[in-house]
Amino acid sequence: MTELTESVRLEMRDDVALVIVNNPPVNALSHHVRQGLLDGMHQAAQNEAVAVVLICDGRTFIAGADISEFGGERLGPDLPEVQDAMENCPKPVVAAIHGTALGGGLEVALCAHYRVAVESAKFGLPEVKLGLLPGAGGTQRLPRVTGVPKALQMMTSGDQIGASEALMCGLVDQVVEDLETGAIALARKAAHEGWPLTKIRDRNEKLQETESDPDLFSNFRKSIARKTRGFLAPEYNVQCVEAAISGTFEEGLAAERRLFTDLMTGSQSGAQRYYFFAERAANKIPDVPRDTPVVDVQHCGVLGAGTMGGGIAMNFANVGIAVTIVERDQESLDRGLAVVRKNYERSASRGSIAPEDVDRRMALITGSIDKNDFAGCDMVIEAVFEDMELKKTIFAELDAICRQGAVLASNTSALDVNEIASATSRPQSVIGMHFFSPANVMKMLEVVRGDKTSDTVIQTAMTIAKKIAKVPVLVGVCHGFVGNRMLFMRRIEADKMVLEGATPDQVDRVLFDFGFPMGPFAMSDLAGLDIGWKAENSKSDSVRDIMNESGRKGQKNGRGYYTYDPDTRAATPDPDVVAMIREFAVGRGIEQREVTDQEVLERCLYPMVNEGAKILEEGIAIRGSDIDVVWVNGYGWPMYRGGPMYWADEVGLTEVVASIKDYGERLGGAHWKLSPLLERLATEGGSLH
Ligand code: 3H9
Repeated sequence: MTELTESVRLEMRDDVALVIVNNPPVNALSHHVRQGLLDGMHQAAQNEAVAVVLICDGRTFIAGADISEFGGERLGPDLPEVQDAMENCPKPVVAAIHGTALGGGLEVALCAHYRVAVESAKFGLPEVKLGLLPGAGGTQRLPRVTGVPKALQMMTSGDQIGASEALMCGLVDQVVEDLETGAIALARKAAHEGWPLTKIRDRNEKLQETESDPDLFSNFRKSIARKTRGFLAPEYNVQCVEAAISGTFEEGLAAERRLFTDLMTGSQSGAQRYYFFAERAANKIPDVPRDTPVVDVQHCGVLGAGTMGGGIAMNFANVGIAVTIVERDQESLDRGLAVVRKNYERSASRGSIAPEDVDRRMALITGSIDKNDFAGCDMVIEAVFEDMELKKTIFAELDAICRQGAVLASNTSALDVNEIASATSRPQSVIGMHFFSPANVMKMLEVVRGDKTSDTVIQTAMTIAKKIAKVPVLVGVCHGFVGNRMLFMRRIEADKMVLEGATPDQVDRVLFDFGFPMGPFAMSDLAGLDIGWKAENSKSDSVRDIMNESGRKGQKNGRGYYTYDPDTRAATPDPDVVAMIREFAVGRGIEQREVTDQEVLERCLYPMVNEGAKILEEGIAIRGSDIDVVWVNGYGWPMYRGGPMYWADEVGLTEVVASIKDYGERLGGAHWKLSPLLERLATEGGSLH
């Protein structure tokens, strides 16, 4: 055995050389890995071996370039140097893949002459998720193996494919049971039988297949336009594949390098790479050690089979956890379960789950109208109306029914978790788990720790959240927690601006152009303007009152801030609404003026930044990046702008502070009162993220 570098070693298995990477946690291509691979290839080319196998220790094959090295000093050999050594090795080189071969890792594997994998292996080029493109020949080699349509899809989505699919599309040559044994056997056979040492760069036949479809690229662009709006990287990935078709391999590589550098030095990738680490940092809770024991959640209870409760139940059934869902009466229960089944059937008809999964998952969900059926549950999540008295009554009941040690969670989106916990004899077991709607789709989960919530309960909620594929962020108790508390601030200003002369359509358009999927007024229409509104209490003293009084309920009846086409649901700004708002504002003596788009943007976003800073100084969020994770995942803040805290730092805190002071003096309102933390950071040159 030869230690080549701190993370790569060379071992012989009779006449086959193994180059073994050991760089936990994910065998990223740090400089010492690149150096070790280069040395390993050179040594194996010259020693007595007849073939070389590249294999990794630990949980995965190489999962990509070392992202933490980006933007830093360049150390060690470049990846293409390593790849050249592999492709030009005079002996067969076999990549042996388990776990995930991602990004630069897959690009390395594509330079081996052959690839074997275990059944559970996954393959992908996820660079697009970091605002990048595969920068080590992946954009040129992948389409030569899989064909252009598959490569385009993989590169622009960043999604992974499994070993069976990889085998079918030619990405791997063999799926084996025992990786090392299988890879060595193939390598030896290739050497002894004199198999060709084909380089993927020389294979053009799959590229030529595109000649029969001149509209391939334009159709593909159309198909991803909606999903990728605002992002640069997907389009740059497409351009690289176009370059693969239109020129030689070297010309394609040159285009890839140029576009990669553009992305790497641009603001979008900077924000997306920041976000990658932000999401992982959110898992780290300074005062709750990672090895804190957790409750083994094998059976989860959900109270309420409405939209929220049903969606929450699905998350657990999706990963094989049994669920008991309790409703008030049989009719509501049946209705709720029917919606869950319909959701699963829709997923099956779209192909996102197997047809047999519908019954399999439904079988895990047991309906009941008796809360006593929660007695055996390890965790119960309450998902009823946002009414404190109701929640307290329910938690007192759960306290009497549930076994000691069970986690008692509330899906409240704003209420005081400490007060809810006070209704029980075990506040240490109570926690908030704020799912976002639709709960089976949205990844965000605010985990709300009460004053007395135990470490075990916090760690259990964070762990189970990951298991059900959510992105959890731990927050403290305050009205609206992190997400909604900041959203409230945006809403105050949006409502004020339409009274001063902006239109709902203008406010929404400015935020849409910024990158949000929709603005506050379109969002209200979607949620329903009549939520929480009661005709008997309505006194025509807010825009919401007059909208409801004139029968505008939002999308549900086709009339809200916009009018909606009954067939397509397309929204059209409604001049009657604008006239109604004007009349209301003038009647209240509000002076009408033109509000610029810039003002709309600043007045929507700066109060959120200010509130975020207050949330930080109060310790409601552990770190600024946690706030960004909540906003990107829960509210559609464009990932290529990092999140509100990151964005404010990019704008410049001095400028943000000056604007907040200026608006505060002109407009008044507690939400404009400057956060002392924000002011201090601006003065000291600090940063919110
Ligand atoms: C690229 O390859 C560019 C090339 O085309 C061009 C080159 C010229 N680097 O996610 P986890 C850390 S771009 C550094 O919690 P999981 C991560 O921060 C790259 N660190 O585990 C975390 O650290 P900590 C293309 C990395 O099991 C720990 O590993 N590749 C990297 O849930 C565990 O991560 C990608 O984009 C990295 N590349 O998921 C793949 N990856 O414990 C990105 C992870 O201190 N990675 N870390 O918080 C992933 O998608 C997931 O990490 C993976 C494992 C699926 C691999």
